[in-house]
Amino acid sequence: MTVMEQRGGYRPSPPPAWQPRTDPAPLLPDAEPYRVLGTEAAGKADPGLLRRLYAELVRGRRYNAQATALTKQGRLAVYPSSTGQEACEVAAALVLEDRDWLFPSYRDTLAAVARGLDPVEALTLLRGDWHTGYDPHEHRIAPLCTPLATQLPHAVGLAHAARLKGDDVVALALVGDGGTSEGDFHEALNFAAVWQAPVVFLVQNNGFAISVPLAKQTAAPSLAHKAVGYGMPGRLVDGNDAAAVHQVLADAVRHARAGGGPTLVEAITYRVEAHTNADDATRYRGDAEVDAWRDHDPIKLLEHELTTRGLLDDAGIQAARDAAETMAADLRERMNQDPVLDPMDLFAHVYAEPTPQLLEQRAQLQAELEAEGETP
Ligand SMILES: Cc1ncc(C[n+]2csc(CCOP(=O)(O)OP(=O)(O)O)c2C)c(N)n1
Repeated sequence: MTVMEQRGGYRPSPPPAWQPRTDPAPLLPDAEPYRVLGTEAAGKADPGLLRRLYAELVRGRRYNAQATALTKQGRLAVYPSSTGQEACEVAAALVLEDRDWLFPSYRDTLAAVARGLDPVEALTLLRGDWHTGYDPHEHRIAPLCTPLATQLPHAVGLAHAARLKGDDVVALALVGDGGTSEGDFHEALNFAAVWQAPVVFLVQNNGFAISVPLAKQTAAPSLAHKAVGYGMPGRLVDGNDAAAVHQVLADAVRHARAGGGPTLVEAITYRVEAHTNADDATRYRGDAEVDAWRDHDPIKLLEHELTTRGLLDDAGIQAARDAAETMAADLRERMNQDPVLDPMDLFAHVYAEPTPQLLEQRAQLQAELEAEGETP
């Protein structure tokens, strides 16, 4: 029989039935970022929560200004300011229960402080004094992470482990728009969705990764759209509307706690100041763009809503400012004291079992210090 004859009886058949694993429609973000302030939804928001958000925003703005001033005085090595992004920082902290975990990046000192961390301890790493500077387990705040997006798989691992143990814990991880181009972002979101881990990812899209604008970072319709590819909901929110960010995150945390799995939230905000005190932002963006964002300012937006609705008066505004000044004065005073540090601490708590290279470096530093007559 010829080959043609052997094939003679074959009739192409349709593939076995295929259907999408999940309906993508409910996962898609809305076309517009969600807003509360200035809309009807503001009338339904809890006045106590709005006032608390306001007080924390004012304190946070002052913290950013004071920390930046400390870099100029040589008291702080580096400070990535979150001025303009306070609504995201504060909402992320306030939305969590004590038993939950926060996974911050280097820009999120404020979220850690709003969660209750001592303002000075929060700056230990950025001062170059010690590893982390606080006990992550005590505060349920992972170390401020400098390698981009590496905090995301950590958050997923913790959340997944908690779920396996039956602990009622949600992890909230913060990341920048630039961080979404990292492999760790992809791996974390994929694992989180496959495992249905109780984790919330908050992307603070502040327009830039140092000098790289979002348009050069991604061709996606929005960063929230990326969620659909992993099989989790993507949500878009006005990142300068503290009430909206809080509400969207609260929904996502509730969903995760109830076993509904992860959510990716993209908050549209803007980094009003330079990347850090070591960056000159005028080299890659104009004043007009910055000024437009200064008008859509998280504190101004919330203050306007509260005063218009009679929920805040001049005395209330002054009280928030006074509390912020008291915090700043304390921060200044304590940061102006010289800490007593042991250089040998560099090698402590790096690995459970130090590597031979680390032991060699340790011995070398010890010898150098002894030669200079410095007793650690
Ligand atoms: C893995 C890794 N690559 C590069 C860097 C250097 N780096 C530090 S900050 C930064 C930009 C990050 O931008 P984005 O994620 O948007 O966060 P933002 O600083 O705007 O908060 C880069 C590339 C790093 N820290 N880690």
